[in-house]
Amino acid sequence: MTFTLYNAPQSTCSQRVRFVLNAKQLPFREVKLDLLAGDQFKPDYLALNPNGVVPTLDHDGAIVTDSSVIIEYLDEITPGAPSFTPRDPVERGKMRALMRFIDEVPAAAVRVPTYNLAFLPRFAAMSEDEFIGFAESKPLRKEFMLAMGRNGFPQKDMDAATQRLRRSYERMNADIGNSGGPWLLGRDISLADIAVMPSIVRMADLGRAADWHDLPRVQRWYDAIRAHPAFAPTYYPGSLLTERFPHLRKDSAPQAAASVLVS
Ligand SMILES: N[C@@H](CCC(=O)N[C@@H](CS)C(=O)NCC(=O)O)C(=O)O
Repeated sequence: MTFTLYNAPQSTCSQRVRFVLNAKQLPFREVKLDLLAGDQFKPDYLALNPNGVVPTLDHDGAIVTDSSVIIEYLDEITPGAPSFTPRDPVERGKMRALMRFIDEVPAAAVRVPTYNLAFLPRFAAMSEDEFIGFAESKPLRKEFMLAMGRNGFPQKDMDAATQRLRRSYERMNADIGNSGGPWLLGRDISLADIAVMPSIVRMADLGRAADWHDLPRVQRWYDAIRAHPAFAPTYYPGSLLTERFPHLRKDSAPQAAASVLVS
């Protein structure tokens, strides 16, 4: 089996897929797109992924898009250990429902602070026409970009995103408690944990890890996922926003847990 992953180092959606490929020790060729330069809108790439977003997986010539779909696909074609999908159909249903929640709430909310804090200086430097042209070229996120504008989302949108993220941390804390932890569905890490991981890492990277400090189960979950052997190769140097955008740098960047770095 040969895998080519079209992705971007700092893209949260890409990080989900890299984690599964690394955890399953599936060798893959990585094609890195520069999303701020617009590589995702080049005709050759749009032919693979008409949404003009990363990631896209090429598996022996078969093209699979959308990170949630890709990680389920990878788990289906390599069902041997480690498997990230519960055998029990009821548990599997819970996992899929959680993944839908994650895509709709934290994964969507995290884009607002990401764009406002990291990408805005790049857009603010464009002329209005240039910006509109860039926004219009986005098949999936045109309205999102136009709503943001060159001045960024207003504070009320930032607050709403923060609240949606807070509800996600609380939901995680409750789910870990109900399942017995340490993972969202209990003893075994599942695709739901992998799906939410990049949003949590992103917020920590933006200096907001204190937002879940009063939720001890989430804190332990965050420590556990950083200690997973697939974490360090997934977050290779250059994968954090603070590494690409030094103006964001604070002291709280989420390196892999020390045990991983040492091993
Ligand atoms: N639902 C899609 C969303 C993909 C997505 O939004 N990708 C972002 C990076 S995480 C992207 O490519 N953004 C580039 C752009 O919006 O132009 C998935 O999970 O694969």
